[in-house]
Amino acid sequence: KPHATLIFSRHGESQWNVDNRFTGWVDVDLSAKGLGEAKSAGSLLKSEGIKVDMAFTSYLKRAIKTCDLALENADQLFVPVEKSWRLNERMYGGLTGLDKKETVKKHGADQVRVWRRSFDVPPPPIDDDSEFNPAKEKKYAALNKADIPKTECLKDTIARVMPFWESAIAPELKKGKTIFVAAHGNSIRAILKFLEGISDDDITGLEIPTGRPLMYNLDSDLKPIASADAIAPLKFGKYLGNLDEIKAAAEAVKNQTKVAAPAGAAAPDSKT
Ligand code: DG2
Repeated sequence: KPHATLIFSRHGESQWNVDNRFTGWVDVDLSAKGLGEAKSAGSLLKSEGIKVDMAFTSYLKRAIKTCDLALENADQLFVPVEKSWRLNERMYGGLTGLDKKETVKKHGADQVRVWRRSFDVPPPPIDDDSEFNPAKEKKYAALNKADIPKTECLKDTIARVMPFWESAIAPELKKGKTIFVAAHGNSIRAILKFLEGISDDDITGLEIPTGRPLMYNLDSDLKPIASADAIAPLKFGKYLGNLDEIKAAAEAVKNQTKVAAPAGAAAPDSKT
């Protein structure tokens, strides 16, 4: 029997996931499909018989609503929820608000791949006077100015997510609890890199589909117990639900920056 259980879910599809815009810290809402995905995540928790003791989410409504809708559909709306800005999405800097495919057309697939998935190369910083600069938002007023990012690569996201893992999430898991974390593609990738021991190179290939619960059974040292169903590069996490659908959804995330080659051009790079 595992000591503790941890279930992640990326929020359901957001309006800017539909519009294919880099989002980061912009507080966009769920799409109609995203609301459904969040509810389905909760139904899966229920049908798997998972009893959540505590949940964590970010300061962004797409994750907060996903957390609530999932718990509601699991018939567990009573569980305590702690919110932290440290679980926010990776801050997308100067790319925030831009169309993902237009950005590829302007800067090239290689550059955008580096900005989007490299471990340690951040996009250019956001302009101080950008309408999307979170430093202007009331909800972050209590933070140290230096903690509000102007841009982040995954390495930077890890540096601000992991103190919250250490101080808030891990202690509850140590007590043997079942924890639900509703967060974002890249804040979840940050924790999974640590939990699964994924290398700096391999993490570039990890895509997280929206609204799909990903479950970890942990031993008392919080080491994950391997799952036969894990989808590479994961070795330990088990997605709840239909695995073929989940693989297709992860591939679709990757393809958000796939631009058709102009007629007569060489075949597109398969990694794009
Ligand atoms: C997406 C992830 O974040 O984008 O910030 O655009 O999970 O909050 O929808 P989320 C964003 P990619 O890194 O997959 O392009």
